[in-house]
Amino acid sequence: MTKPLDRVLGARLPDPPAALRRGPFGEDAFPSPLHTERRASRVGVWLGVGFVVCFLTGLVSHLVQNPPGWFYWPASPVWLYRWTQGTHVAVGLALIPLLLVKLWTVYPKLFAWPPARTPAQLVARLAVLVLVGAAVFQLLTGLLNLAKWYPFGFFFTTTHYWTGWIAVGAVLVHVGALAPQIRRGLARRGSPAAVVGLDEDDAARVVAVDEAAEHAAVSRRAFVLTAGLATGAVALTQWGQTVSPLGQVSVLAPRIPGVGPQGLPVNQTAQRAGVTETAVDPAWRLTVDGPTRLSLTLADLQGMTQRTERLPIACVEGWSSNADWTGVRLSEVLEAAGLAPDTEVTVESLQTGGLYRVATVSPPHVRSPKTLLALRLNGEELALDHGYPLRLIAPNRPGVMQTKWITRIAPGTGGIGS
Ligand SMILES: Nc1nc2c(c(=O)[nH]1)N[C@H]1C(S)=C(S)[C@@H](COP(=O)(O)O)O[C@H]1N2
Ligand SMILES: [Mo]
Repeated sequence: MTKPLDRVLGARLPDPPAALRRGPFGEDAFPSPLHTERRASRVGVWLGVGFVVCFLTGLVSHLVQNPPGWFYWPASPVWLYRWTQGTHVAVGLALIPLLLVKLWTVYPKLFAWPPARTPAQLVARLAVLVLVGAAVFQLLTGLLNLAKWYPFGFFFTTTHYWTGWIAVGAVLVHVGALAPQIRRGLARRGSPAAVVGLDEDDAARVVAVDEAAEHAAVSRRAFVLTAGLATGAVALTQWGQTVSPLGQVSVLAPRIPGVGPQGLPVNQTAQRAGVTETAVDPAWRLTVDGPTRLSLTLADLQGMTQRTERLPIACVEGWSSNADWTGVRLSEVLEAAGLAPDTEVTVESLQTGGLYRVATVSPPHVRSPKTLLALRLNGEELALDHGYPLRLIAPNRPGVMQTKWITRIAPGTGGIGS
C-alpha cells in the first residue's frame, strides 16, 4: 500500500514509547466483539442526530436571548420555547451515555499507530480529537450548569455557544472524512464490498470482523438494550423537570414542578438578589417612562383591569412549569403612559446587580394580550421569591427574561433580549 504521508515525512514515524502503550492504552486493550464499523456507525447516527438537535435548539435559545436585527421570535405558541429548551437539555443528557457507548465501539482506533497513513486520515483523526474534546466539554458544562455548579472560570453561556459551533463543525468534518467507513457500517450485512470500492483484502476483513460480532448475538442484543436503557433512563430523569408525574424519578433534575412556594420552583431567591427590603418597602412604585410619566402604587395596579393567563416559566436550564398568573396587561399600562402598545421596552428590576436585572420586551411580546405584569400567582399574592410586588410573565420566552421585582419600564432596549 502507498503511504503518501510517510513519503512526506521521509522515514516511518517512530513508535511511541512502550510505556505509553500499556494497559488501557494498548492497541489490544478491552477486546470486544462490539468494536466494529457497524456498531460505531449505528451509534454514530444517533449521536449525530442528537448533536444536531442540541445545536439547533441551542441556537434558538441563543438568538432569543441575543436577537440580531433579522431575528423574529413570536409570542405564540406559548409553549414553543418550553419545548425547544426542554428538548435541548433532555437530548443533551441522553447524549452522555451515548457518547460513552460510541467511544467504546471505536476504542482500539483511538490508540492506533501510526496516527495516519494519508492526509485524509490525518484530517479525520484531528477532527476526532476536536470532536471528542468539544463533545465532552459541551456535555460536561451543560450538566454542571443544570446543577448550578460553576467550577470553571468562564461565562457558561458564551463558551457553551461557541463550543457548539466547533462541535458541529467537527461532526461535519468527521462524517465527511469517514464517509466510506460509515456507508460500509450502515450497509446491509453481507454486502460491504459492493457498497464502496473496497479492495478485496479490506472487504474480506470487514466482513470477517462484522460477522464475528454479529455471531455474538447475545452480546449484541445486550449491548443495544443496555445502551438504549441507559440513554432513556437519563432522559427520563430530566423530563421529570417538566412532566410532573415523572418528578419522582427526576434524580438528575434539581427542580421539580409543584415544589416551591405557590407550587412553582424558584430560580433566584429574593435573598440572593438582595431585594428583601426594597421589595416590601411601601414606597415602592412602578415608574413608566412614557410621554405621560406614570408612577403607580401597588393599589393603583390592583385597581386596573386584572387578567389571568396560564403560562409556563421555561428556564434555560431545562426545567419548566405552568402556572396561573394574574395582573395587568403590559400593553394597557404602556397605553396609559401614552406609549404605542407595541413599543419595544426595557423592564428593570429592584435588583442592583446580576445579569438578569434588566430585560428587553420585543414588539410581538409587548403586543400579546397574554403578556402580564403579574401581581398574583396561582390565586395568591406573588411570593417574595417569585417577584413580589410585580414581575413580568410573557408567553414563549426563556425564564431568564421573565424579570422579577420590576420597578421601572422605559422605551428602548437594554439587558438580556436586546
Ligand atoms: N430580577 C430577576 N429576575 C429573574 C431572575 C433574576 O435572577 N433576577 N432569574 C430569572 C430566571 S433564570 C428564571 S428561570 C425565572 C424563574 O422564576 P421563578 O423563580 O419565579 O420560578 O425568573 C427569572 N427572573
Ligand atoms: Mo432560569
